[in-house]
Amino acid sequence: MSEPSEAPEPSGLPDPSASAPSDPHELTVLDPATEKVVATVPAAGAADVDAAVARAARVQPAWAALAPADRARLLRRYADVVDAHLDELAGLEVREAGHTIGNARWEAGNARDLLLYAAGGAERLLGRQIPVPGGWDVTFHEPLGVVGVIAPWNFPMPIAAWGSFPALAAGNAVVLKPAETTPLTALRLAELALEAGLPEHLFQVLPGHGRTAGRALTDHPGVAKIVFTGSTRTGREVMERCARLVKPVTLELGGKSPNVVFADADLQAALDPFSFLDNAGQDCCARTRVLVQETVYEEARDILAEALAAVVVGDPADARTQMGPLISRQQLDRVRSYVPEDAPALRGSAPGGPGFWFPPTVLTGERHDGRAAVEEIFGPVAVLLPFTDEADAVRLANDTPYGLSGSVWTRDVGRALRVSQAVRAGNLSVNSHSSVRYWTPFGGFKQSGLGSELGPDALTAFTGTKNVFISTEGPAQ
Ligand code: TXE
Repeated sequence: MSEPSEAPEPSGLPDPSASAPSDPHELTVLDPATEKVVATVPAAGAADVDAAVARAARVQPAWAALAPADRARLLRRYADVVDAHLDELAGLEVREAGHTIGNARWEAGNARDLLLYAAGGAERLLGRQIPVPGGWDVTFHEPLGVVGVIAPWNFPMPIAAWGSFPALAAGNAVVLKPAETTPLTALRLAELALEAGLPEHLFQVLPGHGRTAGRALTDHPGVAKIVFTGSTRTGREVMERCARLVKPVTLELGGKSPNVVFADADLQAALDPFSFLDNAGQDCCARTRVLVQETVYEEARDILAEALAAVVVGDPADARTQMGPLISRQQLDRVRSYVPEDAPALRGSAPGGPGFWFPPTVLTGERHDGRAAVEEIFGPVAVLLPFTDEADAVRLANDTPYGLSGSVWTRDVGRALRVSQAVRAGNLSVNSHSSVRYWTPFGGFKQSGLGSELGPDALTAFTGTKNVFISTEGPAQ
């Protein structure tokens, strides 16, 4: 397949942003495991966004003027408050997003840990002095002002944290719009910020629809930067709108990541089904293109068949559960559309309704350029594809407009290094499926995104670089 000019959109399905929301003034949060209503939340409109940005702009200068150690102290106190509410936050994530309780606890802990890391960053956000004849030259990193964060539903709490906490630590105010289906953990995080003593209006969460509140935030001249995580289609629109005001963006978009498994690899570890089933596959880093050297293809298929059959799918609040439901009916329909009933596949099991359940699935008869092998499905579905040799593996791994993550499995160190250099993706792991650590950078190549989050440069991404030259020659006579 030659690289298409645009990442393929889900074929045959309506553009979600084209349809009007059922109620423009309210969001109904459903428990995806039961379809019961968990909460209804008012939906912000453009006027609410306007007011929130104005409030944020009023409090941001005093926050930026605080000594870094004082900002850090408040953020550490915020981390302590989050820590005291980990179980509550995890429980909310289970109910609104259907995440397994084990994953949800990790997510709440990730938000706390990132707060602590970002707090230290506030104290280490250093400028530079560069020798220039005739004076002193100083480079500063100044906060941008009000940052807009648009978060998705797949990891509502960590992604809200990734966009917001480093921005706050760098001296900015934040207005965050969570996804329509998952506003609750973000709302709670904002309440906890107040409890910890952060200034009122510094971190505001405005639930709302993408077409109204999301667009209002993107278009607002008082918002200095947008951090967006979501689909490539919406990311493209966000970037176009930001371009009108030459507003910087960080985009974390879709993925279709390869898992490249050579014959000499530890096949059991390499074919861990949670490399694509974690969070029911609603994970932009999911290794959904399972590329296996042809000499071990049959063995790989047997390992996966056995592993899928053993996956425990069910009540996400039960600690024994390994995989929960999909987020919504819409997502379930979308995932179903990639897996015809008669498609050759390995399948696990899943509960029936109510709830948005789909069984763990590996498609075995798909072509490498078939729809399920090319489009981001965002469900518990991978494709198993054979490759011949190293060159073929690299070709297939790169044969996608996405470039977020991927894994390479081999005991040959030279090959591991060659392949990880040759694969065009922002986050690769060798003999591992790990992708995200708050202290290392995370971001995509190609149409998986722009810029990166987390890691040592996370705060700098929320600053403007200012250079000031101070003449030592005195005023001209
Ligand atoms: O995403 P959207 P959707 C992918 C995944 C999924 C697909 C669709 O493949 O199946 O996207 O999900 C807000 N201006 N990912 O429709 O539309 C919206 O309210 C400003 C990958 O939910 O991108 C929500 O807060 N904002 C992914 C956020 O954008 C707008 C995570 C994401 O919604 C907007 C999620 C607009 N015009 C989905 N329209 C990842 N990278 O991890 C919507 N929004």
